[in-house]
Amino acid sequence: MILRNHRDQLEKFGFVELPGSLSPSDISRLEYFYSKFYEKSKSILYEIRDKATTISQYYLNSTDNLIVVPEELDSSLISRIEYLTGANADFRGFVIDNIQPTIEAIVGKELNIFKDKCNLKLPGSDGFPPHQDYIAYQHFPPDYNITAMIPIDDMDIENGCVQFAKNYRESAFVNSANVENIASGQRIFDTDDRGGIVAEVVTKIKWQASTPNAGDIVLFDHFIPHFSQANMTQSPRRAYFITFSLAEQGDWYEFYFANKRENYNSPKFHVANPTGNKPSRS
Ligand SMILES: O=C(O)CCC(=O)C(=O)O
Repeated sequence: MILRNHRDQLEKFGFVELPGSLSPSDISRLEYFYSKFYEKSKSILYEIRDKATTISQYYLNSTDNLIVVPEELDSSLISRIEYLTGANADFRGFVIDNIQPTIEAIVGKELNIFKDKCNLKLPGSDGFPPHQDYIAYQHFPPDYNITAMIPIDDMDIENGCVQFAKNYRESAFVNSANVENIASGQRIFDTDDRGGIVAEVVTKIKWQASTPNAGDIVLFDHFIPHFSQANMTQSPRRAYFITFSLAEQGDWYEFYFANKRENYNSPKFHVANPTGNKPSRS
C-alpha cells in the first residue's frame, strides 16, 4: 500500500515526498491564509516601529499574536512568520483536517502540532546552511519531530528549494570524529557557531534537491541534514513548515512559543538562519 511505502522511505532516508496531496481548493486556502498572515505581520512590524521598541521587547508583552522574524539585513522585510495555528483557529482547523491525518497515517501514531511557520524567501533572500533540526528541538521535551513542508509556490533550485542528505544514514558515511552525539540511534554532527553542520561532514553528503509544487507535501524528520540556497528569482518562494511531535509525549505548542516570546533572541530559535544576502524590495 502507498502509505506503507511512504513510511518505509521516511524510515530509510529521513524524508519522503507526497506529490498531489492537496486539492486546488486547498491550495487556494493556503494562499488565502498567507495573505491574512502577511497583512497582520506587516501591521505588527509597523506597531513595533511606531512604539520605538525592539522585537524581543515587543514579544515579552504579546502572548497571542503571530511571531514575525524579519530579514537579518533589513528589519522592515519579513523572513518568516510563526505561531500560525495558535493565532488563527481556521488555519489550525485546516491543518488538523487536511494535513495531519495523512502524516499520522504515514508515521503510524497520533501527532500534535509542535511548532509552525511560513518562510517567505523573498527575491534575493539568503538560503539556510546545512543543519539538522534536532539542534534546535533538543531543548524541548519531545524526542521525535517530523515536519511537513507545504509549498505555496512551486520550488526549484533557482528559487532556493530544500536539499536533503540522501546518504547520511549509510554506516560508512562519515568518521566518528565528526559525530557530536547519538540521539534515538541517529548521528548528530558537529556544528559551527551558527548551529550549521561542519564542513568536513557537509562535503561528504550526497545532496538531493526536493522540487515540490504547490499541492505537494514533503515530510522530513528532525535528524536529516538539509539546506537551501538563496532565492535567485524575482518572486518570493513561500512555504509553510508545520512540525509535529508524538501525541503520547504531550502537547508542547504553547510551551514552545511562550519560551520563544521570552527568549526571542536565543540562538536555539535561530539555528542556521539565513544571514548573508539582502533581499530586494521588488
Ligand atoms: O525555507 C527554506 O529554504 C529552508 C528551511 C529550513 O531549512 C528550516 O526551516 O529548517
